[in-house]
Amino acid sequence: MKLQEKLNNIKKQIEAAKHKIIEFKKILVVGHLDADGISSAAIAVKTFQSLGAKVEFLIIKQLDSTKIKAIEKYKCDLIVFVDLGSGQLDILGDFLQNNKIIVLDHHRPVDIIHKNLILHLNAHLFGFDGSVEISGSGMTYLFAKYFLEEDINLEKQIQKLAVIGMMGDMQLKNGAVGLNKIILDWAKKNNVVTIKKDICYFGKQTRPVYKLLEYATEPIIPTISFNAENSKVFVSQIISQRDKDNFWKRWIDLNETETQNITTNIIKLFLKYNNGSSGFKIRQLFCDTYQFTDEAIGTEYRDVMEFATVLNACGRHNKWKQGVELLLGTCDNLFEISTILENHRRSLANSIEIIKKEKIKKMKNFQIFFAFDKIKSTIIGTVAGMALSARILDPNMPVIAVSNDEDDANYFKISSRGTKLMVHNGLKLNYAMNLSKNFNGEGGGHDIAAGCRLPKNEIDNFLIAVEECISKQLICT
Ligand SMILES: [Mn+2]
Repeated sequence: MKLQEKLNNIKKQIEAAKHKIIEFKKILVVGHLDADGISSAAIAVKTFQSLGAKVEFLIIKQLDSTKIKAIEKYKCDLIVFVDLGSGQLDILGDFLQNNKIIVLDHHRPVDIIHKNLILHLNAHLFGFDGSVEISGSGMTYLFAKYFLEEDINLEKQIQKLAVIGMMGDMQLKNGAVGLNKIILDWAKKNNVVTIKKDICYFGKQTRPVYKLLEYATEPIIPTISFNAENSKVFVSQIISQRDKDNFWKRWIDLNETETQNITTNIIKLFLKYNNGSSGFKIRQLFCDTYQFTDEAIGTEYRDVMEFATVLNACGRHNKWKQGVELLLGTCDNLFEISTILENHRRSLANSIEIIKKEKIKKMKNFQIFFAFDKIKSTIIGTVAGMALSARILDPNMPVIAVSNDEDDANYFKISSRGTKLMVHNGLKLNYAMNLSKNFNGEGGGHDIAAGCRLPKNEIDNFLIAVEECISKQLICT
């Protein structure tokens, strides 16, 4: 089926459900705790508010029976699940008998019908790959677009949120495809976003250049990444690092000659420390970067990747309410938001230092470290991924990182990360983490990044099962 046809099917389904939805006046939006989930929630809140409904919102880490009981306490007649729900329809089935439900999601759905489900808009049900072609925010955006009367101002606002969501869900890593591409084209046409080929590193708007390079991963810069001193020296040999007011220059403060000189010198390092991959690294160094035209230059809101990170930071540090309000334009304390981001960066950097000192145990097919309460379970996956791409961990095997579950002393929270190359060779970490189900745990995720919750006393048995699972995956290829 052609893309346009599939998109039409989405539109038709929304239009068919419209009369059932429009009557609700007390609505609860429930979103997933990440940048995509927070953006999805903001789109849904805006949508129903624009119709005059009373809307509350709640952001959760996962939809389990305890959370559903909390949801039942809200006295709402319609519950809108965004960026989650499709995979939990079986759990939902036992609850929420008094509420009508809408699910707008892009995670793989389970094949169960809930009798109160009046609209289930899932990317996969329309023939789209929800891991690369559209995010939760994208699905919520399409819902809003085809549900509401045309309103160009609102349209532009929610297009912006859809773009943050696809970035936050890491769907733009290899360029936009599928519905993401279509939404981006619309957003470009409306001058919501501009796209520019640039160095791909994080923090071009806000970080001093040497910081940008110090935290460079994907591709890492030999001798520079995660070495503050070397990075400072490297940059100072190429440009003057401070502006006339003695402020550190950021990437956006450099002129074209300066950026070219720096990238040329980075490429020289790739070639000097060539292990056969410098061609790949040089290609990886540049990518499409996205900027919001209505945000001030030099702020964390101008660059879409930085904006998405702000929301991630809000989610991971229990400030999801502020995250949604930021997107709704009702946040009255932007200073607090930048503090959240600063804390997030600091805790990532500290955690990297912890990993550097940590004993990493090598198994046959993966490496593992136990952080217990030294690294928060909400950031350990991110940190493990950074350490893997920065080669602080062995880049040739996946990493499994174990931390305590802050909510339950009998449980571990386990995160696993691989690389694109490992996935290319057959690695599917979601399958491995799903094995936790056999040990009274619960898990899921993507092939390259997945996680689970597991009773502490099952850890040895679980790891044996994981070892076997991964060894089979890698043999199959
Ligand atoms: Mn998502």
